Amino acid sequence: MNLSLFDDDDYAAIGPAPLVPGTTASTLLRGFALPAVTQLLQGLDAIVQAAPLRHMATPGGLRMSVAMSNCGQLGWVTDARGYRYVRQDPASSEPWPAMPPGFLQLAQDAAQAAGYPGFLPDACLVNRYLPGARMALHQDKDECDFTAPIVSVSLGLPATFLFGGNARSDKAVRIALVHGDVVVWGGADRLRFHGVAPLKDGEHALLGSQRINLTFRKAL
Ligand code: MD6
Ligand code: FE
Repeated sequence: MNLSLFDDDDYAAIGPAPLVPGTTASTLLRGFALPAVTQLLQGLDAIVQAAPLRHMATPGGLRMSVAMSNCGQLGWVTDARGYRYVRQDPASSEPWPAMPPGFLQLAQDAAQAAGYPGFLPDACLVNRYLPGARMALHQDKDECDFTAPIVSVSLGLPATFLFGGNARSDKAVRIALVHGDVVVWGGADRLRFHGVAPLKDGEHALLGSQRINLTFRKAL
């Protein structure tokens, strides 16, 4: 089913643009994931069946409003012992589900389009936002190698992405991310603070009342 006025490929053809003015290290690829959505949703179903979405606790003991799972060799977790990557799902003690080939291909294509050829992610964090869920400003710094970018795929309800600076106190720019958008993030921007404003209520034709975010990382 084609729910847009344009072919999926027309969106992909809009081409890379800086996420915010003044940087070339972070790129917004509007609609880049649209041709892969069917594959992504199939893969997602299998992943959350094997490794169900769950609300993890921060090291400070707060329940996160975003529900999370992972696929790939490594998965990001948080609990009383801190933030880290682990090879097994703590809920099952099984390895995380493998990263589906279509996920890897999309992440590599997006990284290449944004000027980061040779990206080989070993971790994909799955985030589910229901209305009201949010992500506080944070840095992604649990990975070993900050030379690799992060590729972030948005599906479902629109969200306001908050893109700050290298200090927590730097003012954040607000960027609307919609279904199919991909953000690639690296280089000089790799440690910038960022977050997601509370998700507004709504109904998405394919995903219903939720937003799914996939972030691909090279954790090792
Ligand atoms: C989200 N994303 O969009 C949360 N991190 O749901 C992130 O925290 C994120 O989108 C690093 C790079 C891109 C991101
Ligand atoms: Fe992040």
